[in-house]
Amino acid sequence: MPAPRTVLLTGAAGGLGTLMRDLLPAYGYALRLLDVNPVPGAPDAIRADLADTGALREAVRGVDAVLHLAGISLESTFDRILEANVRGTYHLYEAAREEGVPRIVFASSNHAVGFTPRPRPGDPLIPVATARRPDTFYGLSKGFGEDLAQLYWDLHGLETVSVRIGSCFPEPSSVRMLSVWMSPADGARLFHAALTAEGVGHTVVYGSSANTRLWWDLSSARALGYEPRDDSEAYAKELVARDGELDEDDPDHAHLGGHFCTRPPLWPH
Ligand code: NAI
Ligand code: 15L
Repeated sequence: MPAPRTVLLTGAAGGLGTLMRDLLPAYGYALRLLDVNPVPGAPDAIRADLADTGALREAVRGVDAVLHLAGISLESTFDRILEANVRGTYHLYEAAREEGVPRIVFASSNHAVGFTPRPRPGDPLIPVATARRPDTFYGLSKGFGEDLAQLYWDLHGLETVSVRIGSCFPEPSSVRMLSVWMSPADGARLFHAALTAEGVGHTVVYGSSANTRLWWDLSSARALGYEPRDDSEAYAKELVARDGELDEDDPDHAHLGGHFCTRPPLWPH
């Protein structure tokens, strides 16, 4: 497909949206921004809820692709997750289908497979094709998004790359994150690859840097042309000195999803 130039970025006011607003224009994108909250410094951003089907249809009109980050990004009640992440993502796909948008890059999450046992040193990396084991209603909604993407590819020919993001923050802040961290610069590299690779159909990838302590297989991401350049190991000494290595007997450390499996952080609203 020709390189997309105009990309709708949903969730533009959020943490990842803010990082990508800074980084993606260097790849040649003109970003159209959308969020239910005001986007600081962007008076032209579309302020709309994913429930607003008319606004979504207008927002996707004429774009080459959508980078869909909007939604509840932590655990919440089933009803809230249902509204924002399940119905909201459905509304976005319907708008894209109706307006002929050819590709969506969907922010899935490691929490779609969060109850997968954490690999120990020497274990094989977790493949993309591992069984879904959501750790929360939040993770469940990301599995729904991946299946919705598959349906819209099979039924309507709308392409998606579902990125099971690990932890994308400026720096890793825990020993677990040493395994799942995606530097913002690698995030931009991966989203760019996902927006431009040819013939993706529906492809699921893990989203992280090339961490020394990586838990999962990045080969489907690399097949899109993604070449990560960062490694969280640069932060390991400090984090391990502070918190120690992951504890074999601590339930918080037993699974890929970490403490989402035991005491998930709650969406504040
Ligand atoms: P965030 O919570 O900082 O941002 C989410 C944004 O979506 C917020 O600005 C919020 O106002 C907006 N939003 C929420 N519900 C909405 C609705 N109904 N309509 C319109 N906008 C709505 O989350 P963050 O960290 O920026 O994550 C972005 C996406 O990436 C989320 O979908 C999250 O699940 C996913 N993700 C992020 C990871 C990370 O490490 N940051 C890891 C795995 C997945
Ligand atoms: C996620 O899915 C969350 O959106 C993000 O805030 C982090 O908590 C991340 O997972 C993680 O697993 O660290």
